[in-house]
Amino acid sequence: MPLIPKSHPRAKSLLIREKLVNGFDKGLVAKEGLLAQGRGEAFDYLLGEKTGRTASKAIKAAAAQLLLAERPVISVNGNIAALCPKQIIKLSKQIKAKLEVNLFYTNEKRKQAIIKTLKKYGANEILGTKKASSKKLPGIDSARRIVDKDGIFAADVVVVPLEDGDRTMSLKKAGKIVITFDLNPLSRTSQTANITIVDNVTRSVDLLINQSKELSKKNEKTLLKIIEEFDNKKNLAENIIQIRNNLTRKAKIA
Ligand code: PTJ
Repeated sequence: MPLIPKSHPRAKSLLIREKLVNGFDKGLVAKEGLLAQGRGEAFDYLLGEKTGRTASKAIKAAAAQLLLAERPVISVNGNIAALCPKQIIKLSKQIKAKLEVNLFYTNEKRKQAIIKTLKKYGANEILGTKKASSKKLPGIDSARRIVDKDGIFAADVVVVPLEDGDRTMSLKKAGKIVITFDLNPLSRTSQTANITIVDNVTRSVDLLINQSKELSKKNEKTLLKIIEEFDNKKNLAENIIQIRNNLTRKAKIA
């Protein structure tokens, strides 16, 4: 890994990039995952590389939704296994959600590497690993249609970080509540999900853990009110305004 001086103005972002590249070298990340990272970096730059007010609102709504869920599941892909395996496992324990490995670019060797990484960081049960318990989600052409009958197939709330639009739509059609992390507020996933956290997953997953801890002391009525007051479309529109304002500010500086 190249030496990134702490004083570098974009040190944190460069470290995230290195995590992904290391994950690729370890066989966790698809080649296309590197491209997804590049797209994410561009949006992160435009968002100021920090968790904004709109992301914080979405994180609060997501925490409330997850605490009210009966069968929550977190879907893990190659990028997540490389970027934040420890935190995603911590989140699953905090909200009592199952973990399911579900890949867009299917590859058994990569799947096994992801499972090994999750186990190394303390995951107990990992779904999406047995052919015998697989079911098909309708409306998807990619390998993502194969889900676990005890996991995503039966879930009421599904967390799908760095997702493709088709599966988000299919999950919604199947009556599930979808929560995503996606730095692009214009993506189909962002626009289709019930709750979109427009932030770098490496920053916001910790915030979601903390928020879930805090809200776990609240009653059902309070949690329902938080969800009712959250408007994903409005929040995404605010994200886009935030990008426009950042661009205007950067243009003035230049
Ligand atoms: O491991 P696999 O086979 O399941 O493949 C995973 C990828 C990510 C390659 C696959 O899901 C894919 O191709 O996704 P997309 O369609 O490229 O969408 C990824 C979205 O995540 C894009 O909108 C990116 O802007 C966004 N993104 C990238 N990095 C991050 C991110 N969002 C939050 N945090 C990030 N670190």
